[in-house]
Amino acid sequence: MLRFSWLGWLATATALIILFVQGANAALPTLSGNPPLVIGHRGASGYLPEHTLEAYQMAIEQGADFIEPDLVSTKDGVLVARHEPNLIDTTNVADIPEFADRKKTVPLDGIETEGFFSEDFTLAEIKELRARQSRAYRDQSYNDQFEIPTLQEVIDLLKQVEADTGRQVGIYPETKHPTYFDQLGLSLEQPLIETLVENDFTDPSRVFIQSFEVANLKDELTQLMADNGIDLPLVQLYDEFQLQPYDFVVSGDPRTYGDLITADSLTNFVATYADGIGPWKRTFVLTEPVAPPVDANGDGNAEVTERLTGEVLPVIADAHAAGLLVHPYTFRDEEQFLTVDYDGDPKAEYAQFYELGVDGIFSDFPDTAVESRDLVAGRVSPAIVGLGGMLGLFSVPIARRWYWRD
Ligand SMILES: [Ca+2]
Ligand SMILES: [Ca+2]
Ligand SMILES: [Ca+2]
Repeated sequence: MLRFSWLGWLATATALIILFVQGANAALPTLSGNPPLVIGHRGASGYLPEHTLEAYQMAIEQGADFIEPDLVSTKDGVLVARHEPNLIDTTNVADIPEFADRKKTVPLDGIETEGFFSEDFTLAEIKELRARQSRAYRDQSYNDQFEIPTLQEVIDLLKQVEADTGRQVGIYPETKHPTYFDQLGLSLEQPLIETLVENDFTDPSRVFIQSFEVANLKDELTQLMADNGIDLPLVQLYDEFQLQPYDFVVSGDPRTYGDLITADSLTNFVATYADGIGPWKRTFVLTEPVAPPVDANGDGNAEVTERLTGEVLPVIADAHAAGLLVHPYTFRDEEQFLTVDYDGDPKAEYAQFYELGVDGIFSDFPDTAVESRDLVAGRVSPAIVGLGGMLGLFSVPIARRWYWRD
């Protein structure tokens, strides 16, 4: 009797030790120690046409902590959610005869671009359009059904979700082509801050504002927030390191994104106005080409064209040392966006970045990002698995004997 009780206690203690070790090991090396955020990139854009209320809603249902509207301006100065001012790829605009004369070619950040542009459409006209899936390899069955949402409607969705479920999902707006819109007299920053303030949606734990340009974060938004008595975290996005922020091109500042990613620049420049950085994942977890392409998921289509080199630049450590969050982009499930190392499993790519210590992830597939985060959070090191397994082997039969006795 005494012997079996002691063995039962041992089994319980063993289970507690394993739970404790798992719990302790679950902390990933993020800046705060909190789990990394899952940011629904353009909504759950892997499944539904991007930047629609339906895609944002799906991202929320899949567990995204934040949803990401990219913002452009209408002719009448209303912020709407589109990845670029050119509406031709993501809407049915080219099929609507009344808008045929709006087609034009303009230099967009120095690149001649043909199409239909948000700045030539009033909000009422934008609302006549319907969203389309611009990527041929994704589901086309939702085309021409969903409206182009305003920033206000995106905030309304978040308020409705909170009222219905209590969940406080955050918003992660990006100002798209700020210099371009400044030159049109349709500056994005003032309506953005005004809309957030009017909606009392200014909790710094629920908003990040991001931009690929520098001055609109460092100067315009910083000043506007101070004027309005709010302080929201700003995120400096990074393109490929040999490129320049477009406002630097215009102002003649010679610095590239690569110049802004050094430890010195992160500490002494970026951290003076931003709270985080958003680098492209491939710029610091390095890859090299694979030829011929590899069929990593075994579906008969060989679509993987890259492998990891094993070299990881110290971007996360340098940013964390400067007190900056790191939210890399963009994670996508499809095989063509993975490297051969992940065996066709996108969860393996997320796991790698989570374990490196990223503070958030921009994902077209928030469900996959959440699933991988859950797996990583519950994972224990191989040594602990070995120890736990050994103890488990003993404790299970012991526990069973104990319970059987009763
Ligand atoms: Ca974006
Ligand atoms: Ca501006
Ligand atoms: Ca394949």
